[in-house]
Amino acid sequence: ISKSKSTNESLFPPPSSGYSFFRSVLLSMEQAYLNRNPTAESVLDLVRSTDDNPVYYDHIAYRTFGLDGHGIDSMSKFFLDFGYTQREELRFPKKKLKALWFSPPDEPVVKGGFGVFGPLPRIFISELLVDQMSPQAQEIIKKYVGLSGQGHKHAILSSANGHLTWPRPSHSEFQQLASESEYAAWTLVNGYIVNHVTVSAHKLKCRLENIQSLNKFVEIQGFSMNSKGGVLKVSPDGLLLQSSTVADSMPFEFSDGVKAKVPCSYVEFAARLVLPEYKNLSEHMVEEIHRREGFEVDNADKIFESSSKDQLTRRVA
Ligand code: OOG
Ligand code: NI
Repeated sequence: ISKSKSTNESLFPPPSSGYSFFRSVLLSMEQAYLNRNPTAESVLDLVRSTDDNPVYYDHIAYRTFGLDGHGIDSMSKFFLDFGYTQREELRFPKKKLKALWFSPPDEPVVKGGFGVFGPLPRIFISELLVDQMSPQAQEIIKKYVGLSGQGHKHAILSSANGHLTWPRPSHSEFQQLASESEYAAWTLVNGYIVNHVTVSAHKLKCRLENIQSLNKFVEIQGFSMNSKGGVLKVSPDGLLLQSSTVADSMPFEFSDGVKAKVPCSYVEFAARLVLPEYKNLSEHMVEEIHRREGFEVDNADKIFESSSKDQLTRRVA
């Protein structure tokens, strides 16, 4: 007994921080995302500083090219290794996309932890169905995926350090992809970087408690919200409410020397309402498991537009 005690004392890090390596990776990913997206950082700062609201993440999302080993799997492996469970698949035939989401392992909540140190977020990973694209688009995607070598085996590292695994494309290659799929063009210049973090809106308090007031508040502070199909996206059951900011657009230097702004990442808000079977629970008894789970294809379809040209160039009314 005394032997195991002394062994424990010499352990570093201490056993209680079982997920600290995992969380430190999330932290690096968050940092890479914030460094590249000043608007996202400002929006999160704004929410945090309003009525002292700790921000908890509902989910974190990534985009990939669905091409042997470079798609969803390249990112999901890491999360599965750290106890995540694969959940439902979502299909977006018009956008030629497929997505999977993953639920986090049960883990004792770190007291007082928020952001990546709060309750572990769900993970949402999508991929472009590359074989459904035109031969020209496929050629461009295959060229860069090929140039990345074994990069896809280190997708997590790429997301954490914010560096593409392939060389930067030419402006015309970017344009060619954008004319066919804005998702494809986005992925070519952003790679595995976090596409968005989602604030758990039902956990906010005071003035931001209601997601509609939150949206209004963010707009009044001068940030554009994705207006596709209306700012608030509501699932058919009325229990999953989502909204998002318009993505940042940042200067990018293409391989042919052209400098132009490209769409980057955004912030999402999601409110999961209490399921009908728990509607009589008193408010302080309600936990995440009593709320609407999962994602919704029609909401997601519109959230994808947060980085679209339409939204980025929309005149703010
Ligand atoms: C993902 C859009 C969908 C959600 O929560 O339904 C989404 C993306 O833009 O890559 O985030
Ligand atoms: Ni999302």
